[in-house]
Amino acid sequence: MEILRIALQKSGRLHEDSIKLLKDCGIEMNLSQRRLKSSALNFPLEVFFLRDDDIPQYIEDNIVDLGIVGENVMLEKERKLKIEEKLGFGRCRLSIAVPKNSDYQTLENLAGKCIATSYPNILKKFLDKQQIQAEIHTISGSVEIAPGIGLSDAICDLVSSGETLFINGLREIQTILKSQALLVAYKSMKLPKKSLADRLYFRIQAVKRARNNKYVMLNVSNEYLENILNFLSGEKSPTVLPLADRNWTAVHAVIKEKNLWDSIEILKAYGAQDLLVLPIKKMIP
Ligand code: PRT
Ligand code: ZN
Repeated sequence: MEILRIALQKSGRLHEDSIKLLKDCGIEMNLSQRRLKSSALNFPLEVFFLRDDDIPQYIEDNIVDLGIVGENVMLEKERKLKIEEKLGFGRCRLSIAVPKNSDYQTLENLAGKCIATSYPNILKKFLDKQQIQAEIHTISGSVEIAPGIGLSDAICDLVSSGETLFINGLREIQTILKSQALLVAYKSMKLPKKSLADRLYFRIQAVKRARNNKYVMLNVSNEYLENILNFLSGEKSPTVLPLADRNWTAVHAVIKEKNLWDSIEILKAYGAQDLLVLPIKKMIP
């Protein structure tokens, strides 16, 4: 029987969210800390646990069919892969930072200077595009200490909260990439494997859609119903139900999580009452 193989990060920042995604897709597996490989119990899927840096190569060589990695890793490794989905977790940015008290203000100020990074390929492409000539010093970890020990004038590293930069007396001057976790696939996947992958993509899309939306239920006095329906007309056909009290109507609609609080405030202002906001488990078109 054909089995789909997916690589996830063994441990680290993407591990938990990757497992959670498969779980939300209804895929069950036995997990134990030391395992390198695990078979799903209810889907033809084998899960390989690897270092994130190795995942792009494993996919290009088709040791596995799919993987979850940060866009930063995918771009740095320069492998031929197909991006199937943006997953919305593991968000961070790759930025150039300089010592807080230095005179460097812009990228141009770094011409002829030395930048330490674990992302030499992405950085080189960026600098070439901006026509800045700077020396790139590749180091594999603790990039943030490089300027402090005289190894470089600036760094190029991942940032999420900015705390690491702050603690190390660094200041961001330029973001060069915004990154999130991606589902990436082997370029030339063929049937019947492809149809298994499509089943998984379908589930992931349903989970993603559900995560991005909320189900809102509200009651409104009939005199305000039209306002509410006008406001919700951008959303896909709200459900309209009469209440026991004939002067009142219930309206149910799916609302984007991103605009949720703004939408609620507007709905309230338009006369909505008794609002309930519910999470959606899966959303299938
Ligand atoms: O062992 P393995 O090689 O698999 O893991 P790793 O140590 O290489 O990677 P890991 O687990 O640290 O990160 C995996 C992926 O998570 C990265 O490739 C990014 O796509 C994503 N990600 C999201 C981050 C961050 N946020 C992040 N903040 N990866 C690293 N960081 C580091 C950053 O390098 C810096 O040291 O966190 C520090 C900055 O964080 P703030 O919050 O202080 O700004
Ligand atoms: Zn890594």
